[in-house]
Amino acid sequence: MISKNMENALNKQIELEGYASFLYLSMASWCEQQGLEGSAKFMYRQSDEEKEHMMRIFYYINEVDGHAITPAIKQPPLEFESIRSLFTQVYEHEKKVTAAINSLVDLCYAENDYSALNFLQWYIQEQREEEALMRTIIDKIKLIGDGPQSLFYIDKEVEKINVITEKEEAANEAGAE
Ligand code: OFO
Repeated sequence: MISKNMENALNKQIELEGYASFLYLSMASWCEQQGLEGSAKFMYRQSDEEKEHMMRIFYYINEVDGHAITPAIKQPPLEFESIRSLFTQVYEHEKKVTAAINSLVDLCYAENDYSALNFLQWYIQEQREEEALMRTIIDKIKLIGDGPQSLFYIDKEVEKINVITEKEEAANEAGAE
């Protein structure tokens, strides 16, 4: 059983994760337009991950006898000033998501909802990893510079992250079998 308060708060989180998925999808499309294939692949994967984050909450709410609400998602920006500004926006959005997760944890304590508290542990770790990853990319962009000559090298660095992530995913899948 879930309180109405917690149900509403988790439904808000569904909306935030859904928006992240659409925002990153829009960013993937912009990257493709710019010929930044590595960054596009990265953002497509991030978009899929955010959809998965949204669905985890969706299933959880219904599992505990609440009503998961399919959100209305506003259209994200379609254009981005530069690759640096794009990744900075991702980082800022992730910080917002982390703050929202922290508020949900506060609510768990306020309501003694230990089931939701247990459920949210996965998100706490995920947010820490996401923020660290985005900071790494932004640091690399700062080092390389983001003028037109640098875009190729930035994209190569992001592609290296794609390769590492794909290897980790394959190892996780093999471990799960
Ligand atoms: Fe689900 O917000 Fe990013 O990770």
